[in-house]
Amino acid sequence: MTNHWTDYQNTDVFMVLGTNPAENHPISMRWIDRARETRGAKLIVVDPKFNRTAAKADLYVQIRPGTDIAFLGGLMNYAMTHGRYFHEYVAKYTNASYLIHPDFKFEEGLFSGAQVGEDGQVKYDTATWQYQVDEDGNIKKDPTLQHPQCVFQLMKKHYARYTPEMVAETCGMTVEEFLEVAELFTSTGRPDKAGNIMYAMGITQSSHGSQNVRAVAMLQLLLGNIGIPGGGVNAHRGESNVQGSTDMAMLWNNLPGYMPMPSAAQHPTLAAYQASTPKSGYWTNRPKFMVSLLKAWWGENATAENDFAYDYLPKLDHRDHSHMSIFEAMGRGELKGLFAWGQNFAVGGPNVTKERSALANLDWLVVVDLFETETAAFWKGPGMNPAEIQTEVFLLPAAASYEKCGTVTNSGRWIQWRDKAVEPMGDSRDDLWIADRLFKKLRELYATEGGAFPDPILQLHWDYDDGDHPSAEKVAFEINGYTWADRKGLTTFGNLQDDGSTACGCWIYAGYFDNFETPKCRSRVKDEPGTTLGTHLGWAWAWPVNRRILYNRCSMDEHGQPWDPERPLFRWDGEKFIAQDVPDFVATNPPEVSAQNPFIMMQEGVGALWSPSGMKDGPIPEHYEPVESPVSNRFNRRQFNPVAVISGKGEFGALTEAENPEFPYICTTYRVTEHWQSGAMTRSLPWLGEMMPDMFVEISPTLAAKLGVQSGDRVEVTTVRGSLVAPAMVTPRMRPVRVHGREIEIVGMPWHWGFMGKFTGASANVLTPHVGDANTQIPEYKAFLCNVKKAGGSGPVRG
Ligand SMILES: Nc1nc2c(c(=O)[nH]1)N[C@H]1C(S)=C(S)[C@@H](COP(=O)(O)OP(=O)(O)OC[C@H]3O[C@@H](n4cnc5c(=O)[nH]c(N)nc54)[C@H](O)[C@@H]3O)O[C@H]1N2
Ligand SMILES: Nc1nc2c(c(=O)[nH]1)N[C@H]1C(S)=C(S)[C@@H](COP(=O)(O)OP(=O)(O)OC[C@H]3O[C@@H](n4cnc5c(=O)[nH]c(N)nc54)[C@H](O)[C@@H]3O)O[C@H]1N2
Ligand SMILES: [Mo]
Repeated sequence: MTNHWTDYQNTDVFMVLGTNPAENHPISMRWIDRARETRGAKLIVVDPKFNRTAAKADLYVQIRPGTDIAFLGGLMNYAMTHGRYFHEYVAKYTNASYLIHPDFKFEEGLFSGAQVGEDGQVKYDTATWQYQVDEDGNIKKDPTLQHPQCVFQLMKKHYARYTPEMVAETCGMTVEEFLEVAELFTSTGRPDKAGNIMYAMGITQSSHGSQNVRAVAMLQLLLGNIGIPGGGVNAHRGESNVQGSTDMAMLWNNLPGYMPMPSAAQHPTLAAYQASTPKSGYWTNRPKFMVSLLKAWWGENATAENDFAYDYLPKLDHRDHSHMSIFEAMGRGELKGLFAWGQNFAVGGPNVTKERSALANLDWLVVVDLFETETAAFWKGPGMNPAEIQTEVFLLPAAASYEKCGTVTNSGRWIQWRDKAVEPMGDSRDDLWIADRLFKKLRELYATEGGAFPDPILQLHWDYDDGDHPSAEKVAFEINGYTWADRKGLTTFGNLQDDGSTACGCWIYAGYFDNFETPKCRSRVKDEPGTTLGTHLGWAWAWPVNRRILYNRCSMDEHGQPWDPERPLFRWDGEKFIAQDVPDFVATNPPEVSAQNPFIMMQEGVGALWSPSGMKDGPIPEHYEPVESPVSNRFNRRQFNPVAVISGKGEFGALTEAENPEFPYICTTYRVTEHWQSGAMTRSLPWLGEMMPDMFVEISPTLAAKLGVQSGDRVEVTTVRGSLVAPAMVTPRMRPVRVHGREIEIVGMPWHWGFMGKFTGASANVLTPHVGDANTQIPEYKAFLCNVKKAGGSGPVRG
């Protein structure tokens, strides 16, 4: 989130796009309600299903799954052509005025630079997406935004095709509905209004999910909604600490604090890695973050002489190591063992029948979990023959979050310490204890038996002991960072050095735990008198440097006056800034200076309407159909994102082509409040299980009539990958969408069930494809094709 939960009270218009906060982020609804009650804020919900959030909305519009770029492109077109964008913000705070390479083109559904492989898969050379520069290397600009090659004009041209009629036809809404949203949401494209877009899995779980998010960000830049109270691009993050886990580099191609993982070919040495540092923007400090990270990990063994143990750091080999690729490699028998540490992919993974059978190719599987999950018990799942499965499974009982201490980082980047509330049950242990013992045992084995490359393990700085238990506080202190010589906690990443004098496990966290007695992440001070915007700077600690709203220089005009005097996050009084937040700019400079680079983290210093090299699939988003779609793409000649990751064209690759009459319906999956994810944690709890006991399939009254099905009757849902049987829930919440003159039914279902626990039922993921977004490889769980038939019998089907 660029903003944070309590800031929602400052919003004028909310657009909920591809998330269902009433169901999945209930606390956020309280802040939405606060804004509606206190300032008359409006709530727009754009979703394929009339969900619980829609039931509270001022304006609900149905959208066909997978068509959000058409919709957002239409809104951008509307804003640009109706003068509903925030001109001054766009001209000064974004790259709208920058000139792009004269050879840039968009033709036949491809951006210039496309290299089409034999399999139709595209890779882009981004040379023609770059800015034009003069002889001195300065980017050429046209502040009037009139030059035909400037970003603003290229965008205007690109989105001119996204007319209300095209949007309505593609997205399955009426022109009037589209215009109503356009009118209401672009009403925030002025200095005194704040529009907030919330999103989550409804737009990310797509073969063009990253471009969906880009489109959201671009619309918000056009409307001047970034960096202001009540505005923002607000990703409702998933698991309670998933923000923290991404900060700590749970993704295979990241290092902590969003530094790129080095590549063996391009960055064989520390010097090569440091040479790849961005040349402008705050990231120019990256070498300090990197050396401090190496110092935190290898301590006294990381010295200037050995390049701070850079050789010990694993390097990328240019293969994809994300979830789907790992399972495909496992399917090919390339993996010996696996740790499933707090993950239940035998229910949550795409094309789960294939993923479960891939587990049978392992020699060993370690599951660290609270329960015996479907993953731990995959060998006794449907269609499995235990006698033929050799995989040895070790189940380590883990302590639950209330049984241990540590921090959780919420969606708004607030890091909050939690104390242990109760002792772990039975012989279960907290994850830190398990990791600590495992490491020590491995190190002992490397010390006694050797191994291919023991040094990275033997030399690791591992100093967390506190009696017979590792200390979470000591880990937190290392993440926070300290001076190497005297072990003093750092208060800001501004103090990090690249000479080995500082150690820091995650630079963006510097300051959250700078001492053991009163760390900031334990602080619980509510807003001081005089503050009006709910920033609560004394409550917990937000990364970076306790800043609550990112890019907050943009909340003021060039001269340091708040765009909206009613919401003064900052104000320049002629000598200094009066502040309600931690500045995202150099506040000792006069406002006219910081107005030159209001997006201080960006290389250009301004918001990127155009992305010259950040994306694999284009500098601006274009509408493509989902990989499995009921219609052909009318926007361009490419059916789906040409850079999408179509995994395992063999084993895992079953897909159906567009308009296949055997699979006439759009299928989508989602969550319910009463269950949590793969259901491991909720299907064993009687209270929750009783409230929502069984898997079900939601269909519209029109589809039900056609199939001769009533609520409670069993239906069989089939995709090219598999089928499941569950009772139908006939509900007007689902209705067909009208697309290019045809009525197309949508079939929806939750994905919380499996064959273990007290409340069992069919897993939705036997239906979902191994297809991923071009940039993040997140699976396309939200839009694929299915058929539905009446099955025999009625009532629940136990898994
Ligand atoms: N109770 C509960 N809360 C949870 C979770 C849980 O399992 N249970 N899971 C947590 C996790 S890890 C996550 S990631 C979040 C997920 O939070 P959400 O993203 O809110 O979760 P979903 O229910 O998967 O999907 C949200 C909405 O997207 C809609 N949608 C589907 N396809 C499209 C599309 O193409 N376009 C648009 N605009 N909308 C679409 C669906 O109809 C649904 O209403 O929730 C978190 N919170
Ligand atoms: N069809 C479909 N599939 C989806 C999605 C969808 O929208 N549609 N959403 C996807 C998304 S957004 C997500 S995040 C994934 C989630 O997929 P998973 O992460 O696999 O699902 P969870 O059920 O959250 O699994 C977490 C496991 O951790 C265990 N656990 C809980 N606390 C602890 C702890 O403190 N220590 C340890 N060691 N274990 C613990 C739980 O018991 C549980 O088994 O699923 C994805 N799958
Ligand atoms: Mo998630």
